[in-house]
Amino acid sequence: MIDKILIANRGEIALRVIRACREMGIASVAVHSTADADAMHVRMADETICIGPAPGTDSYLSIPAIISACEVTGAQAIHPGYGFLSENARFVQIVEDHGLIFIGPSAEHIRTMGDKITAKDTAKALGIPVVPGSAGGVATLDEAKQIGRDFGYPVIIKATAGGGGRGMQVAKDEASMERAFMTARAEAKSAFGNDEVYIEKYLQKPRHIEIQVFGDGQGGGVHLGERDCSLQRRHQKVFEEAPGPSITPEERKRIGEICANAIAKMGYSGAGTIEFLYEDGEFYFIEMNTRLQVEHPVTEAIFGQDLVREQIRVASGQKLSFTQDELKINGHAIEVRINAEKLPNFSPCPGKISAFHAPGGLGVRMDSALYDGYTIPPYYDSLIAKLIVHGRDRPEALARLNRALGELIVDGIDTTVPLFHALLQEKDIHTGDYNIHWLEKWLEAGGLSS
Ligand code: MV4
Repeated sequence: MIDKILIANRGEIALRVIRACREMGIASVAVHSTADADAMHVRMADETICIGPAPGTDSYLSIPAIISACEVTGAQAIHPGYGFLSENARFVQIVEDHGLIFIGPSAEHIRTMGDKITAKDTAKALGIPVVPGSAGGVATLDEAKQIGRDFGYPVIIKATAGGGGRGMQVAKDEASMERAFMTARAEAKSAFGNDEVYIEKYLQKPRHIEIQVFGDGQGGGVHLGERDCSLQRRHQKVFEEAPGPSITPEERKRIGEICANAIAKMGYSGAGTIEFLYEDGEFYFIEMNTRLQVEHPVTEAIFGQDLVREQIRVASGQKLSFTQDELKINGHAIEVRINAEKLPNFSPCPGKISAFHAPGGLGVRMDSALYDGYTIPPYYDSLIAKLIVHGRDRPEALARLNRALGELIVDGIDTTVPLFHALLQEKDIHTGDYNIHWLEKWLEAGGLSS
């Protein structure tokens, strides 16, 4: 059994892991940069160790610093959180070579899903429906044009080494293919050091639906339904909910079982998310994330399960604490991401918090590492709090979100809270009638200023 875990992360997700450790009787080690000496995760952990200067590349992303911190503190396992080293296969290999446990999937599974063509091929072979497109990489413009004719325009060109929306180009017809193809390759080269691209049929108004899965690493796999994360700006999610307002119980069961079976067959270990575009009642695989996601609390709320506890159990060789049959949905949950950003441009707004009060009451969870008098450093992600509300149904969750936002006080900096007040005035948000383009269109149309 693991009795000490080092958390290779900061902010709210570091607290999230510390909380799970404490409930399980496991000691926690916080690592921190010099800029984070006063951070809440450092205050809350059982032990702390400074791993380097402020920039992430010199601290939270420094593999030697983190491995050394395990050796110094005697931690046997590393929880990576999300971002930073959480999907770095080379890191996982090094962790294991040092006799330490990585709380997450194998290096091999991370590597497979990190290469987007291999991920798609793997998904397809496991019976997961994928977006129609090129078989593998597309090397020449002639080949790209042939794919366009085969599948019909519009098509989307994506970087094999990409993911999360970076380096994508849409070609609406053959005339725009040359520019789109060349741009996609150049962007892929400069962003990822690899210019390989692949091409898919472009879906025009899909929703982003992702399935939460868990593998026990011993041939067992379950799913915990879907989350709808369609409300995004520049590929940053801002509002996530579970269950998805457009997904029926029959659809959930069908796609969920396909995903759970795939996870079991792969021998996957730990938490994962299988991302789909959903349009006209069909699911199309796009990517798989081999980490715990920011929005996992909405799934925890409706299933009443602690996903970080399950990650730790699986990593220590224990069985999952639930079977598929025991997983039942209770109500509806919504998360909003509160960022230290100034509207309407979402420009980062670090600084000192002069007053802070977290909302509470029935069905309200606030995951945040903020405290009164804390100074948000400028070096990291702008996420400062996740507000998660849970109700018996979607209207109750929305009413609770409105109520909780009204109780929240974050003074001294600008935040994205006004965005959520404005969204709650919109009919489409109440009917659940939105797709991946809704938020950007609404912002362009001046949604924030009305
Ligand atoms: C697509 C697509 C339409 N058709 N693929 C963006 C992020 C990356 N994970 C995949 N993305 C997309 N892939 C096909 N074949 C549209 C997007 C997309 C998107 C997806 C999810 C959420 C927000 C989005 C915003 C713009 C484009």
